Amino acid sequence: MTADATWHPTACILCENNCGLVVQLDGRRLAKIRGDKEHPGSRGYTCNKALRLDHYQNGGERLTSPMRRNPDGTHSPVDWDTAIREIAGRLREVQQAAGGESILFYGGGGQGNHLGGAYKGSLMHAVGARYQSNALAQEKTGEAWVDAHLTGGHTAGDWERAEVALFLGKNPWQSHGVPRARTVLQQMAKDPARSMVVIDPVRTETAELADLHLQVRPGTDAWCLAALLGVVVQEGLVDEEFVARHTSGADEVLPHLAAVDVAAAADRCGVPEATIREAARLVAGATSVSTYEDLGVQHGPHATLVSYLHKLLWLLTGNFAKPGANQRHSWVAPLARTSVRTTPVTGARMLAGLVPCNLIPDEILTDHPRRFRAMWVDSANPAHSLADSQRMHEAMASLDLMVVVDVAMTETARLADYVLPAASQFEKWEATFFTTEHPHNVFQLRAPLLDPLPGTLPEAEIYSRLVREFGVAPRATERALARAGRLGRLPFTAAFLAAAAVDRRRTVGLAPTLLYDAQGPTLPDGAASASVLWGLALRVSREHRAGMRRAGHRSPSALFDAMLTERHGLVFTEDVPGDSWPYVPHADQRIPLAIPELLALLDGLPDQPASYTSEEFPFVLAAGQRRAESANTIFRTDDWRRRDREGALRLCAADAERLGLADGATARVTTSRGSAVACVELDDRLQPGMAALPNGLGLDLPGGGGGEGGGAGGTRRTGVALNALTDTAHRDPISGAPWHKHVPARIEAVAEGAGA
Ligand SMILES: Nc1nc2c(c(=O)[nH]1)N[C@H]1C(S)=C(S)[C@@H](COP(=O)(O)OP(=O)(O)OC[C@H]3O[C@@H](n4cnc5c(=O)[nH]c(N)nc54)[C@H](O)[C@@H]3O)O[C@H]1N2
Ligand SMILES: Nc1nc2c(c(=O)[nH]1)N[C@H]1C(S)=C(S)[C@@H](COP(=O)(O)OP(=O)(O)OC[C@H]3O[C@@H](n4cnc5c(=O)[nH]c(N)nc54)[C@H](O)[C@@H]3O)O[C@H]1N2
Ligand code: SF4
Ligand SMILES: [Mo]
Repeated sequence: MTADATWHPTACILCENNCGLVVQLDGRRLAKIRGDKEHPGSRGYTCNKALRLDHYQNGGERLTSPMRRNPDGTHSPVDWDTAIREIAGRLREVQQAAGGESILFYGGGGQGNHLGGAYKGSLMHAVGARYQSNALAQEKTGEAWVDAHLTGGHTAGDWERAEVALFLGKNPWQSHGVPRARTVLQQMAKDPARSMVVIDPVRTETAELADLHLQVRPGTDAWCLAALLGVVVQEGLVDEEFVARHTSGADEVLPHLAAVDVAAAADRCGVPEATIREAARLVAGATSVSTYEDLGVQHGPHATLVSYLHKLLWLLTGNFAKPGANQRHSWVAPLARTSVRTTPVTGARMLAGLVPCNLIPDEILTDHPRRFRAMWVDSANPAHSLADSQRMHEAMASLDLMVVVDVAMTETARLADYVLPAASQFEKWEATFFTTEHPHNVFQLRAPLLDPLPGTLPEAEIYSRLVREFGVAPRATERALARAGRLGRLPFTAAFLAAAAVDRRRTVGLAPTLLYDAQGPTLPDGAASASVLWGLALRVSREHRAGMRRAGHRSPSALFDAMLTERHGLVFTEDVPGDSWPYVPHADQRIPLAIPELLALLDGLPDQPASYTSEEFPFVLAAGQRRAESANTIFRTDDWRRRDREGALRLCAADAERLGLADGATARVTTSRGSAVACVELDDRLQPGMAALPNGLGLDLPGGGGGEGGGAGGTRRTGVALNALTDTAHRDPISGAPWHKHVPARIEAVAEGAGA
């Protein structure tokens, strides 16, 4: 094949920023990749990883046929019709035996593929499922719950205008999250009028650029935040006017903060009291502050309490809904809901409506009548990414049915009864709903660069076929919608509303596949899977009308057209700080500051342990550091990494010397749940007593004889599979989030020739 000189617009699928890219193709190869200067969010920016994306498309072994599990655990190909028919039959069996609510739906979109996940909703409705979960339920649900209590939902920083930026357990230099992170961080560092505060036990690349680095002891952020708030209240730095005008319940909260012993709390977190006072004064004195909390605290002890204290810090200093501060924002489709129910077996709270990941095995491995009997997994790898893989494997093996939709035979797929091969993210219409930017919120519908690999299908088609096989959509409605769809968008919408008036539950429940089947064929360039965007454009015009109009879209129809045609991405809403207020769902748009359950935890802090290490496990292992060469488990090959191929175990020179470990030596890491070997890298950014392993390694890839810890037959493993080391019992009492950043561990030298 000859190379094609055209630069095709698309996006990076490796982190939530989804930087715009342009790609030159050579046959099916992504031959040249560049940042897309026309993308309104990333404006040409990328990090090192985007340029390796051909390794996603062509580097790993792809699935090219549905696979069915044999009694001996191996898989054999079956044709699509057979797979769809049998899966629908098996789902119906589970539904008849134990109810549709015994089917747990997991995943539905990683860092780049959310469009297909939207269609999963129709299958959930068809089978009568009530429970779902995804990776957010092992990181962000505690924060989402606190947000729901306070400002009503997710907030985002205004990074380009913030006078002070505060990063709490967040290293945007490596992990991004802040759009164009490295450029924005460097601009902030250079500007004498702006400052950066970083709270992190490690002297990260971000911390090195910061004006103040609060180098806490691992896991002690609750004391650090309590001390910061203590200073704000005790030194009279509260923004009284903001608090009086925009909040309620300050009377209830302030006494708890007035009572904090700042010196004692500073001592517990290991940060000099003077530095804490300086940081508190900097935040309180700034004209604007934007903040970002991430895994450093969300994967640690007291995670939900820390989220609350973090948010009180910017609320009490009036840093909401003004330029440069935190804002509520628009969404194309909201990623977190505010509902809370409890899980069927353990009765755990489901913050944001999701089953806490750490509890999934307990909800399966029991004879409780309401246990989960089946699991549906789409674009996720929970057998690898959730705590305690061994127990997760056991739970998955005990299910009556497991189906996985993925592009590759993953660790999770190997345990499934059926595996359905999806077209890759460059072979279909795709998009993400990480639309969290302020003031210009960006959305991009990506056109396929390539035809689907033979044997694969886009998720929208997979779900449509399954729902059809299930036979739940009323035929007459389908026919009426298809007729109306051919007449245009407005007749289609009228027909849809008419159907909903007759049978609201079913029409709304099946809306994604009804849209796909009836309206999809009428969309230009074969973009049938984009049909769900029509519903979302209507949603944007209802929920975010002012911002949508400011961005130049006069109607939902105009917005939908822009989504379909502007292949480099578009600003779908342009927000102004005042837009934050109408989102606040409480009486008089006042933010209720008190969360009594968390205030009680704050009061109890002085009596809580600040360390969970022991003589047996003296190190705190951060199991999942984001590095230049890590990217969840989206690349199913090792070859994309230029450096740090093995995913080194980092620790400081003093600790290494004490353990007799030189740079490059092999060490064994042991925890309450398992043990693994890794190559040592000395790194004095880490404080003594800490060690770090990178996220995303330890996949069982085809070829080779199986590494330590045993990949399945005929596989090889590079680096540590982190969740062979983690324990589901170490979790946040409120959200159930795992302590992946705080795994008590023992590290020992491995004698040459032994072990590895
Ligand atoms: N390169 C790369 N980028 C990624 C990803 C990736 O795999 N690789 N994954 C993406 C995903 S899914 C996510 S969720 C984000 C996560 O992005 P981040 O949360 O920024 O990433 P981490 O490196 O896991 O953790 C952030 C920081 O927490 C610090 N930390 C550890 N323990 C503590 C503690 O006790 N207190 C405090 N305050 N900090 C602590 C670590 O030193 C680290 O610097 O990254 C995204 N971006
Ligand atoms: N110990 C430890 N564990 C962690 C973390 C940690 O720091 N430490 N980090 C956690 C975090 S923050 C996260 S977000 C999770 C991430 O873990 P998961 O949510 O499990 O997701 P990914 O690793 O992103 O895997 C994405 C899957 O999607 C598949 N895929 C790629 N393209 C497509 C497609 O087009 N269609 C379909 N159907 N599938 C596709 C990939 O092959 C892969 O199997 O891991 C968590 N696990
Ligand atoms: S910051 Fe890097 S990994 Fe994230 S989307 Fe952009 S290029 Fe991809
Ligand atoms: Mo994540």
